[in-house]
Amino acid sequence: EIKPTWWKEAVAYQIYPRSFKDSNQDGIGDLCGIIEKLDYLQELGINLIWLSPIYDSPNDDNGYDIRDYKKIMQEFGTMQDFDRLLLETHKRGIRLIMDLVINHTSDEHKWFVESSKSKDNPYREYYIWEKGKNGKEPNNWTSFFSGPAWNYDYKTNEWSMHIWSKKQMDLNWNYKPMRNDLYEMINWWLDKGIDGFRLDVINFISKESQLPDGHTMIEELIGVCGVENYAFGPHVHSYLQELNKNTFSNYDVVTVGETPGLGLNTSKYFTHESREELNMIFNFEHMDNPGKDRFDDYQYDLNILKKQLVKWQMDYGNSCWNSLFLENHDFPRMISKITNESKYYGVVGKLLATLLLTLKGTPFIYQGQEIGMINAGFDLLEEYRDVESINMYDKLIKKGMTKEEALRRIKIGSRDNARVPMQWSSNNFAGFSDVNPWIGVSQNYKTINVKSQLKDNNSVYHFYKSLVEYRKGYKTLVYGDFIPYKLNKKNRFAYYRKDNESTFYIEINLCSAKQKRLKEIDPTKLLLSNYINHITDFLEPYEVDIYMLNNH
Ligand code: ISL
Ligand code: CA
Repeated sequence: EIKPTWWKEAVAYQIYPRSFKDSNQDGIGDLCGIIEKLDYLQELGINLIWLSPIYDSPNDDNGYDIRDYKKIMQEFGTMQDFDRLLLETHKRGIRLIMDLVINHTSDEHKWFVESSKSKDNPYREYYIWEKGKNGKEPNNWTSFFSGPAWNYDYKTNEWSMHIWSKKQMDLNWNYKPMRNDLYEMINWWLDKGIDGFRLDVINFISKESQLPDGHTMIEELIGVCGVENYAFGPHVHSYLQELNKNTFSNYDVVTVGETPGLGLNTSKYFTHESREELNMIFNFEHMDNPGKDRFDDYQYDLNILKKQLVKWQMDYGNSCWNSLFLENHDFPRMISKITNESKYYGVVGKLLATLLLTLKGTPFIYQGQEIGMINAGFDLLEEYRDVESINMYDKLIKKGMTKEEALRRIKIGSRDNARVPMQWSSNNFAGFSDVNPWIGVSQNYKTINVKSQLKDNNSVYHFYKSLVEYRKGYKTLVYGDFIPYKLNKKNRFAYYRKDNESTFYIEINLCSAKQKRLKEIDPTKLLLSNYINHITDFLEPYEVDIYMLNNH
């Protein structure tokens, strides 16, 4: 009963342009660099690219602070380069989606510049301006990047809201002319022929009217004050329906909402076909173990990942469609969360590939994941670039933490861990550039890089490539039922993907100790494994085996 569509069958790849490939040797990745690597991506087999923001931006948050939606960031190239990128991508049978950041703009966007000029400026209402309370902020909300969620403006004696950095000003979605301007901009891009959008923190666009104080208990839990007043605000669904009606629904495109903090059921309201809001969302429930956050030092338990994945596989329904991802530009590398033993990097990388590419949903590979990149783990504060990391360090020091402790937390959780240059080869600067890049290259590029993995048939890269091929070759892996096997067996995850055509059986060891196999299967049915010549009575550490069984 699942309605087939191209984006359900797609295998997506996220590019963080700043760190993908530098074509003109200024140390910054760019659009021509991406064009140079399209053949590589085509060879890997992906057929959908998500580009993190490439719009004109002062780069306070690496492009998630947009100054001009219709201009390309100078460091990344020109609009001509973009048009060529789109053409070259399509030529190779690959679709392209852009990042749509419309919860906020840069404070340098012309709308905000106008808005700040006076209370009666025509753009005043494009943003959220409030009077202070007793000379202080209008409420107690805090920013995700530390400090209050408000900037004071002397000229007009009012405060403007920013849920993210001081330079990322929240747009006022209550104001229809603002929304109309966004639709115009979105249609301008869609008319260029792009294939859709990933919508940044899109569940945050509607704020509770009156902007009530946040509950400090929630702040203790989540680390940010006020979130309960906009995580799924009063008008979010009508805004999304209006957005879809005025833009996406008139094109053959895909939309993926980035929706931090939404759970399974709430997500259904955003993605159920009948709602006509978004096609998919990224949920984050599986990204940390319960009671832990990104900056905590702990070994991620794959049994918990299994539990989360099974829940979404079983309960999301046939009229909602999952996205699948284990990494992006906002999280440390997954391998590093699971193990720090280098002998397991490869097998764990392949285990993650299996989860990503054999479950039901549209998989998103984050650049470098296909070669098993691990955390950069910078030791010095000066090496970090991310506004979140830098602000957090200051905050932790102010709270009385020692420099060593603060740096240790940053080293574990910093988003920079996954934002270092893509490791293309063992040449200087990992083959990303001929000059010193904008952010340091990870130490391990001599052992983990594309060039050496292309040559090695047992590499993580080739494992990804094979799985992508199977997924494109067998619709069973896309639409087939997900049927767990012996669900309660700890440290193992086994499941079928099954339809009238074929049956796949996947068995995984979730830990570094040997485990008993759950099922005896004719070894000639083995399609792929992360151990060669294995088939012993036991599953080796982090072993995965993918079988294809006859249906008869
Ligand atoms: O907070 C997170 C990581 O622990 C994510 O769950 C959350 O989705 C993220 O912080 C929101 O991210 C998006 O919007 C930000 C930007 O900095 C991120 O890079 C972007 O992906 C503000 O635009
Ligand atoms: Ca460059």
